[in-house]
Amino acid sequence: MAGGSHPSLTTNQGIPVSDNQNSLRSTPRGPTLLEDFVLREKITHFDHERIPERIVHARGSAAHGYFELTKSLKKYTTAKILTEVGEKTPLFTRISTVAGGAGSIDTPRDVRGFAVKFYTKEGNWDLVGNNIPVFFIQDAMKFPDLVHAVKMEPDRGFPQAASAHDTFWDFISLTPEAIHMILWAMSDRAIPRSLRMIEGFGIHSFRLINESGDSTFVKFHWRPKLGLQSHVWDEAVKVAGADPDYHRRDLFEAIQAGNFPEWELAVQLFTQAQADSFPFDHLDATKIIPEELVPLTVIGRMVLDRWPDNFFAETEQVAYCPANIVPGIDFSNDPLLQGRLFSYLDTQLSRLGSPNFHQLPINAPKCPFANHQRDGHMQMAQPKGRVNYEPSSLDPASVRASERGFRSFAEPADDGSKGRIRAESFADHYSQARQFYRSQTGFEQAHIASALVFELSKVETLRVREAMVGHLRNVDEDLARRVADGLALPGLPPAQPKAVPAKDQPPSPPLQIIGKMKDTLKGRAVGILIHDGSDAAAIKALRRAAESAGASVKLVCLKVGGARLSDGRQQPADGQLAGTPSVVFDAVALVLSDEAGKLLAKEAAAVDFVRDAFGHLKAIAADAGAQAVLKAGGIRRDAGVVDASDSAGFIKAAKTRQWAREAKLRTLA
Ligand code: HDE
Repeated sequence: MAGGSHPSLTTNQGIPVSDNQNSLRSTPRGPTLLEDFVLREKITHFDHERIPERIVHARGSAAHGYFELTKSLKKYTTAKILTEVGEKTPLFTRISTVAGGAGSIDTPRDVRGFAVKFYTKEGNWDLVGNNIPVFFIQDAMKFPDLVHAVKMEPDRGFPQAASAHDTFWDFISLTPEAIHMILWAMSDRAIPRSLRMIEGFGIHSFRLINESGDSTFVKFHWRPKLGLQSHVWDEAVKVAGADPDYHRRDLFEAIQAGNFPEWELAVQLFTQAQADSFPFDHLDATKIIPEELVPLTVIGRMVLDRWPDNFFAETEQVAYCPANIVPGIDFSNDPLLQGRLFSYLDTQLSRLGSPNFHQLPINAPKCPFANHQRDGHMQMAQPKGRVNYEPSSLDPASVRASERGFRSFAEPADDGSKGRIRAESFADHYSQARQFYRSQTGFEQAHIASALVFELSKVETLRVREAMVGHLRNVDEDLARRVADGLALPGLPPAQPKAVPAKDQPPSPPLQIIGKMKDTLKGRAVGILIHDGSDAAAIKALRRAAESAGASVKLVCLKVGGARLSDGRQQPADGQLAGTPSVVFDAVALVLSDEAGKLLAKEAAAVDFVRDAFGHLKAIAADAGAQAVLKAGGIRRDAGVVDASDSAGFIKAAKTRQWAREAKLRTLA
């Protein structure tokens, strides 16, 4: 400590700095001197503050937490994290969009990455998944093409964080294996309401290996305690403008408020014999295993309870890698997974700039780790002694491989010859796409169809639009017709050729979102629009009802300083109306005096507040004074528009979206 109670500001060499405001000049108005090592060091460091962003998944938010096992898988695996019930394993989870850069919006239509690093007692296990259980491609060879196609077009540098452009759909139209994933990506799963309300999937089959060396296949699923919830498209678009950091802020605020997001970890376990009987190849990452075929068993829970101290040091520098795996778990031969096993370490060497990035606190295992790797850029460790090799006899205490170490499953090799060959069992690209589409509710099917129309309407090349409709004909003729109609194509283009006929599979309700939504206000947000003269008791009653149902409540006002309520109290606002539109809430209420209602009926932001809430299928509570605003917004009463005095009715309506309203609002494809 120097100069009082605060620690002294120093250079990186520990030299105390006397003046952090002015550079060293030859005279007060003269040139700056090269001698100024304080200035040079500060600027040099600043110049190098950025590292390359991730080539995909650049935009992400992360939090610390723990995993607690509730059901032992001892019969199937030796991995302690999956056998010791009650054990809490620390973890760090990063959820990301895929296509956009690090500074892009949180709510584009996109897949979300769902990466969990478990710091287990036996080393780090990274489960690097997505919120959609299938992928666009079957072979890692296609990944650079897929990513080039979806990212901004190379000549013009746009669009950012959007798949609605020619290069993406051109690639997809020529890649029939992508069609199943496309239907997921066009569903509302790709526009989640909150990162706390998405599922996560390991996607590939992995293996569990038990004490006797037997292998069982496993797929991993994360299921959010809050249930699934998505935006509607117009809402996602408007949220992007209202708050580009919407998902990051939502996760941050929930954790800071002690509303810790939680997921169940569930597994699907199956044997080789079962796998051989599936009507698809489980090594093909464009396929799911329907829950009806292999049910899910819940084995534990993940709780995220701590926001990182430093975004760069943790969220940015964390390095996930599917190859980080612990004894008792093993890979499958999924060719996409096999490629990933190479890619992550490779990209991280260039992104983090040194082979020693595993020593960064966020990446380092929390169990002891040691080997004979040495030196390299940014080496932080100072290993002692002469022995940095094995075998050695000079130091009996030097580390060596152990019996309990990681062993690969001794999988018997297939027959067959070497070659760049796609197995025939990977040839069916449409059966599961059809199953997915036909498992959706009518509302969800309409959203998928209109998402396809929206995206393909941004595609300038007619051939691509037609080819996509040709693929959809192999999925479902009605879907193809709706999309063709939405694009105003003169007729139905010919169906695309298929390698094998598509098979009808029974519908699988767990593929819906609506079926997985929970009628709850837990974790949701309610906005109450108030103004001078608003009824204080009505506000209080609505707030109490929403909060006791688990929602957070924000008061919105024309001015952030707030309003003088009917009881004479000055109530500060949580948000200014223009900056806090209804898209950031799950339900809204308006408590306004007659005079305020008349005033706000002329205020575009207030009219949009109700019009958007109505258009986004949300519940609206309004008192007598607020009717003028509802009228200006053209809002007609329905089951979701209730009187502000009916707080029970409001809460009931707020727990769900008003799906029945949608058909009256917009012509969906
Ligand atoms: Fe990734 N992926 N990926 N990916 N991936 C990366 O690694 C890659 C794939 C996923 O929050 C990169 O460190 C290949 C599937 C997540 O930091 C890179 C292939 C799934 C994250 C990479 C895939 C994922 C990444 C870029 C096809 C779901 C973000 C930065 C074979 C199971 C992790 C990085 C984080 C990140 C390669 C396909 C999930 C380039 C080659 C399938 C969640 O290495």
